[in-house]
Amino acid sequence: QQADIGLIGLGVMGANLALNIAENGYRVAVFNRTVAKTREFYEEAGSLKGQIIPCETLEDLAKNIRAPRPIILMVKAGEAVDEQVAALKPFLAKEDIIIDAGNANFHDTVRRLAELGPNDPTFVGMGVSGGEEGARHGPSIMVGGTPESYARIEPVLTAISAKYHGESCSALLGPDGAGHFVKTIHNGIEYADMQMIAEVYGVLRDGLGLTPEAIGRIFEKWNNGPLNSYLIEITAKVLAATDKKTGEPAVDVILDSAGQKGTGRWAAIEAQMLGIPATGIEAAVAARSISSLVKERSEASKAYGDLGTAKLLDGGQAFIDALEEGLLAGKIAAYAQGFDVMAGASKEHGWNIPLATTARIWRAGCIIRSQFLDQIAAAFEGREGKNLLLAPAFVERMKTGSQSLRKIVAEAALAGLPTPALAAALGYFDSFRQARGTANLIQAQRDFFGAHGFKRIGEEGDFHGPWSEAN
Ligand code: NBP
Repeated sequence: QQADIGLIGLGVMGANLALNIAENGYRVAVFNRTVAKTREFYEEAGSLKGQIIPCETLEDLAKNIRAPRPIILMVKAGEAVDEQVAALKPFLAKEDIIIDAGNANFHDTVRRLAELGPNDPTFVGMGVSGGEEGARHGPSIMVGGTPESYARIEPVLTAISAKYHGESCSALLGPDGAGHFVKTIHNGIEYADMQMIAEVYGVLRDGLGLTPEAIGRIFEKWNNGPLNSYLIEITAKVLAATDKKTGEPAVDVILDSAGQKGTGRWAAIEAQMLGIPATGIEAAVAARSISSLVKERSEASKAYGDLGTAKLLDGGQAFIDALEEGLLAGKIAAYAQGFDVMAGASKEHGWNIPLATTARIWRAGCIIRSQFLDQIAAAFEGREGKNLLLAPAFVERMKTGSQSLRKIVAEAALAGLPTPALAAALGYFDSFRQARGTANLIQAQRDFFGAHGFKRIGEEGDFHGPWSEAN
């Protein structure tokens, strides 16, 4: 019996996705560049072996899938995808669909689609989030493609996706690059969320002098409140863990230099290209870059000392509560930015990304999953494309939440503790709610040195200032 679907790339994500597909009753034909991995995967598939067809050549793979064939590519993003598509094409027909499920840059997805000839198979760009666990037991799936191709792969995607109260976390979000773009912004928001959590951890550690264990208990408690989310949950678990080698708290033996594979950076770049402020995401990307300057930071800490700022903050319950509420307010601002970037890209590329649906498919399966996203989905219902900070439910939350955010950013600043993403979120919020900003001065400066002109309040046309006279 032929397979229902094919999958190429049995790395961490691909192997788990293939098992997920098999477990959901679909027959899956698999191929991996390194053949030994295919054999090993099949041998270890246990009771799911009957649903899996291991293939050692691409020709064999194509033969073993029922036409028209859907084939998922789960290989390293970049050139590997181009290589695989080129190698696969001779064995496929026009009706087949290649689904790139890796973390592709959406520009590559758009290019790959443009490069397809009239007799080539269809190409679908699909973002998958949830790491290894998600791939195995239900990821969040963000698809970019035509409604026709989505309709053909929808049953299997619905089956393997995460479920939020029974609702599938897979959706078609627009044509061509839309799915990979949304995945990129998902990762950007993930960066911001993680960075803000790390900043609050820093305040609790260095401002309040708490142990990892004590901080872990605070996060555990927060996970039962409005911050409830996968990231807060794992933060509590991480902080409670002990290093086997030394018996020290595990976080204390880890070098404070964060890695990045690029998707968070792409989110910041795309926001900049679109001219949409995403300062929480940008600050988080920059914070990872600063974290990698281990040697320089050590030198600078010696050169500057503590500048007399180091002090223990008042660690009473009121401050801990402000940290909880302030973190949530920071998150709201960062998510508002991320969704705004998607709305902007959607307009720019004519994608029509449904923001409420996007929030809905992030409620389970993905790394930023949370109840909070259910509230975001509700906020976008019927008011697609408007900034989240203008949604009535969020206006109410930010009225009090921003005050806590202000308090913790201010206290941290006075104690010399860095909170770049939280501070960026606060700066964005305060700028966003300021009806009369300060760009009038920027316009005057631009006109002064470059004769760029400016608009007068309430008048049509372009004007120049009396600068030469002022000189
Ligand atoms: P792994 O590193 O575990 O596996 C990479 C796979 O790509 C292997 O099957 C490898 O084959 C294959 N591959 C490479 Br590398 N170069 C190839 C080439 N030139 N031609 C054909 N196959 C090639 O990666 P992973 O973590 O499973 O990630 C796969 C994709 O999923 C990436 O785009 C990643 O960004 C994305 N993603 C990862 C996560 C996560 O949490 N890990 C989450 C969401 C998305 P080989 O065995 O022959 O080397």
